[in-house]
Amino acid sequence: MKIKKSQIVAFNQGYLSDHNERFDFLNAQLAKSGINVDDIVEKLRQFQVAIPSWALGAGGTRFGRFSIGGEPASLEDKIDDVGIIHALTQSAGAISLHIPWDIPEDAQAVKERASDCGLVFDAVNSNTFQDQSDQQHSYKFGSLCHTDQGVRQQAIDHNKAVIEYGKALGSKSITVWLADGSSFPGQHNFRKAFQHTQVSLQEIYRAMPADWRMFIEYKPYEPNFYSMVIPDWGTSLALAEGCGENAHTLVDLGHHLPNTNIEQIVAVLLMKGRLGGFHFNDSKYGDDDLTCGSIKPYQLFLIFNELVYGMENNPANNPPLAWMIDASHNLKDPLEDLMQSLDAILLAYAQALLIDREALESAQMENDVSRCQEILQAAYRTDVRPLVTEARRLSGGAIDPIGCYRQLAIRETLIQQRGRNVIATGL
Ligand SMILES: [Mn+2]
Repeated sequence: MKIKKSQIVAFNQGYLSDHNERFDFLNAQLAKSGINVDDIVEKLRQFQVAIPSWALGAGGTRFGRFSIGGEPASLEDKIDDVGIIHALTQSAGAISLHIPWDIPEDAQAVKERASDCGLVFDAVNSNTFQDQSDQQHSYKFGSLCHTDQGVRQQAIDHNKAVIEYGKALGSKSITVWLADGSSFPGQHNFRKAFQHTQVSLQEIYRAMPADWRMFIEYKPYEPNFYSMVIPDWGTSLALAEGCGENAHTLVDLGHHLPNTNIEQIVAVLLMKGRLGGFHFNDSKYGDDDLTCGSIKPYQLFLIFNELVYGMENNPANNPPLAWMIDASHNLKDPLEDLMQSLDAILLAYAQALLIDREALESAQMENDVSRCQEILQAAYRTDVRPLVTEARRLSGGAIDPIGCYRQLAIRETLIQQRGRNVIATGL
């Protein structure tokens, strides 16, 4: 199903005068501080976040899974779902595919369907953390790091095949996340596991077209519980530097031990020109994959503070970042959840754009610690919702995306069309 522009325009009518009142008030307030609101709104309009093809169905935990009905059973349905999110928010203009869960059999048709929804293809994702029924070797004891050359080659060949699928769709990057690791002391020779992984990644890297980038994702634990071959950003950075200048580190917000200072990692990677992409989610304890901004909105803001600073001060020529939501939805309608995440991301970005950089720098130079905090929190405590709403409205999105989604009874229609018990392919 597709949402018509006229439906969104009609919905917005009822909310327009309220929105204008709020926006005009904030605009006047910010103008007094010399802030150019038009610039900020334009930056928000440009900011596009990819939706992964695996986030559109109900996620499960290892204890159970509860269907939500009307889930997308095919790649075509998944594209349509991202199209719905993009129509309502105008900030989800890309889709990230997972191979082999979403193999595009007819690349041209898939590309056209996406383009029809205003979508492009972001990074393609390989999968060597599960065994497929037709594969020769098992990944039970690892893939790119494996002790057996035959297993490593199979995993390398899979990544090369993923690049080919991506090329056919117009993707320009591949994300490699490895479940490789060990669950018991003594199981791995750490040095050999790293070296095998490095050599394997180098071979994949050489198979990429010159204008492609490789994103190397890290994770401290899970599914392995004693060691992961790429547990942290330092290891990822070392591997990226060992591949070449088009290899970068990918930060997934949930892939850190509790209380890690993620914003500091972001700052250093940007300084090095090695930050490739971002997987947004939120967490309380581990890799909880919750809605962005639902648990730690201040952390999200502090991360965007570094992202904005890093993007504006970029001597190492860090390339434009690939933004993606990597979350899982066990209780909420995934489309509503994704729209909440998009909103949280844009709010944090808008707040970070409000920071008085000059004042902050002089407060830092004077070691005026109280003033530094005041400057950051003045931006954080500004209610920037009218800015995000205005950006969405100007682009043709809904003033209240979830309100519009519910008023148009999208989920009910999807259930009617696709059935109540259909299960999205993926995890
Ligand atoms: Mn991720």
